[in-house]
Amino acid sequence: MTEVGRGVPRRALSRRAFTTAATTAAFTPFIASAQAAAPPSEKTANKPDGGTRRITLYAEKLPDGQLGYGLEPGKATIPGPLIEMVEGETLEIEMVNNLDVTASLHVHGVDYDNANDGTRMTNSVVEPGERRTYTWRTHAPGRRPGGSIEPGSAGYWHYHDHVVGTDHGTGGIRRGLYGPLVVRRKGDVLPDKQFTVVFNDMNINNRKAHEAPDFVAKIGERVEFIVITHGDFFHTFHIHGHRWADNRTGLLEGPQDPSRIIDTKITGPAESFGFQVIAGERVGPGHWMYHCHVQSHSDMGMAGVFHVTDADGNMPPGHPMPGHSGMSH
Ligand SMILES: [Cu+2]
Repeated sequence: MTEVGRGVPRRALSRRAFTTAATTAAFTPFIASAQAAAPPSEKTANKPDGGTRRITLYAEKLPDGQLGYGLEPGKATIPGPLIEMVEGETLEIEMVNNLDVTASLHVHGVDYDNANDGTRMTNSVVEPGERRTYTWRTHAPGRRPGGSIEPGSAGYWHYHDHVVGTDHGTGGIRRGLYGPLVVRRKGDVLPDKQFTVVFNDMNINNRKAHEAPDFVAKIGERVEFIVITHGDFFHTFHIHGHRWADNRTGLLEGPQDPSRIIDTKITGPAESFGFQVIAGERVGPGHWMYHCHVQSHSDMGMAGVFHVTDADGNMPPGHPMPGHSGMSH
């Protein structure tokens, strides 16, 4: 029945009044907090048509024996660097293999010819100490000659090794050779902060169990989550206190957009998705867990915390500062 009555926090009551106002104000960002928060980013992706950029990506061994990609020697991370493109752009990635095994770069979602596949079968791998340039192209949506719509490249994608361990890169992926790729459509809203969560077998971002990364944002910031799954298991990504639209961007295009609103999404090996939320919108600052919602998986440590601070960056009480979550609840 009703949740109004005993024990209802004052904020919940005032929120009801605001709901009406917010409806009238049609999609004005609303933040349930007494503090004034900066408005979330409304900047949009806008780059000149086409164009080619060039980056270098180093495949390296990390001090703990895991493997990673990085934009500079000695700076490899797991996940690898977030690579972003705008539809129409071409990216040339020179991969330098500083490992002692053959490695490669295989991407999902964008356009690449067979010689840029990153597989042994196409001889598009990189021997130890060697380098090779991979070309990724993207395109905007269009109409095919017959009239049907051809989808564009925009989406939350990812890249990974395809040869370490096996011809499918099973060993490379397991040890950390993977990273996120975001392709935007012109006009897409840009986030203030971005966080990547990779469910890889039974860990998050190749961290030890119960040591998943924590993330921090100020209330009102536009936060983008990029979620990728690798390994042998299916997971359900869930975040507390926030929800998103189950579509390309995670955002509704208007009041009549029928996209389903969700706060949990099942995700299997090699799938990826992303979405934006306004940190603490309607719920305020707090320590918001994110985790795999397969119960045994969360119990085994596939859980971290999204800390939403107040407008001044102060952490609300009740939970240790990031660094380690040690989640047991
Ligand atoms: Cu799981």
